[in-house]
Amino acid sequence: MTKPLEGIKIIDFTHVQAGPACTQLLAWYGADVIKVERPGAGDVTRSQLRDIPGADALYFTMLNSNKRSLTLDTKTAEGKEVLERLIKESDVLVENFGPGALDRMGFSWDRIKELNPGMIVASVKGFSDGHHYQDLKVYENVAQCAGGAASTTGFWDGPPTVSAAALGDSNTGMHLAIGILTALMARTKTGKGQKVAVSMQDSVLNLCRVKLRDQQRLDRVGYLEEYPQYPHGKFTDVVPRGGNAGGGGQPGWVLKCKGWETDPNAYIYFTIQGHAWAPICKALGREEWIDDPAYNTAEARQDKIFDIFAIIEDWLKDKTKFEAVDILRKYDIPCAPVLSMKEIANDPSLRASGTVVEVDHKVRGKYLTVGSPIKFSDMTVEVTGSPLLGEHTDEVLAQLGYSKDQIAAMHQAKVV
Ligand code: CAO
Repeated sequence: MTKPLEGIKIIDFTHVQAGPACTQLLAWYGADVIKVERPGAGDVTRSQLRDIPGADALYFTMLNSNKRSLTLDTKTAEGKEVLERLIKESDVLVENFGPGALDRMGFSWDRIKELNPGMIVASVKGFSDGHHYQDLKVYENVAQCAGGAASTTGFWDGPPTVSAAALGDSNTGMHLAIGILTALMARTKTGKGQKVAVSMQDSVLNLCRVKLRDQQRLDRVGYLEEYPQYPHGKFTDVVPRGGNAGGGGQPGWVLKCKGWETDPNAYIYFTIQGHAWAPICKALGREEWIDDPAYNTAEARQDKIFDIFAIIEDWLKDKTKFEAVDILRKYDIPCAPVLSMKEIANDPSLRASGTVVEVDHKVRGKYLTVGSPIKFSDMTVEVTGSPLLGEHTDEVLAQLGYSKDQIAAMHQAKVV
């Protein structure tokens, strides 16, 4: 079958991570994504954190697969003319420049609409329009701090902590992709394009909504019973950092397994699901707890939850994380080994599902990347290598109707 987004042309004016993650996703599903980059330099991630001299860095290759690359200096008159032609022929323009950059380039929303009323302009910014910080440039960790993730992550006796997960970058890109697809659907009804804007702060907060839930509960009752601070510790008037607490009705914790003294990832996450109490007791060989009123309800266990975790850790001390999970899975206990990136890279199931894929790159050779986390019954997502800087410049210009001589002149003038 043809890919679902085939026929959708996207001008990809994105850089670093938030924007590229969005357009990469759309490219996987068939959109023609033309990455527009500054001649000579390109996306800054091509050269950031390089591991092979002269080759595009993994930072770039892992966020820009399945795209074409057009170099274009959009601050020159000729460059603007090329961009105008592209806008007239495209469906979506995605950008994550600093605030106001697109306007300064001469491509305000009004101007783009004038050129192509069906155009969808999708933007990532650090803060939303009209926000008192709307002028700020923003990177990942700035967004995690502004979106409520940092103040609620980490341990209560340590500082606010950022997550390794790209809650500000890739997560915002995923929100933007949903916005773009929604606007494309709307256009099929109205024929009109529209502006889609996602801020990194809002996207982080969207993933932290349960912490806003907790703030309101705390305001009302003064404590949060699923946090380790309950019942022995103290609460202030703000949601505390809960370490590795499971939250909700399922207390959980990261527990040591055999080898933890030398292996930083010899741990499992163990969840005490209310209705799984009997299987947990059986797995641990503590059947006497099943009907013991001091243990057999979540409420009764609350004040001794860390004693229970200590007993589970004692049970785990002669089992590797994999052996432990193999036993616990038979009892239907929600748990998993804490996996290192090395283990993930070599996991046969992730390879088989296409979640971790090996792709070829013209200069660097084979490398691993994360494939589509979304699986479709009618489509196998094929991940291809990222483009070299300007690899498709001549091809894209020719498709826009420029002659060989005109293209040569643009190279000469360093417009492309
Ligand atoms: N030709 C000519 N000029 C170009 C160009 C091209 N092809 N592509 C970009 N430019 C220009 C822009 O017009 C802009 O120029 P002016 O500032 O003079 O108008 C400039 O290059 C890019 O500016 P920038 O603000 O985007 O870049 P920066 O490195 O200073 O800031 C970042 C980077 C990420 C902090 C900023 O882009 C930003 O805040 N983006 C929005 C939030 C975001 O997406 N952050 C996440 C990034 S992923 O971690």
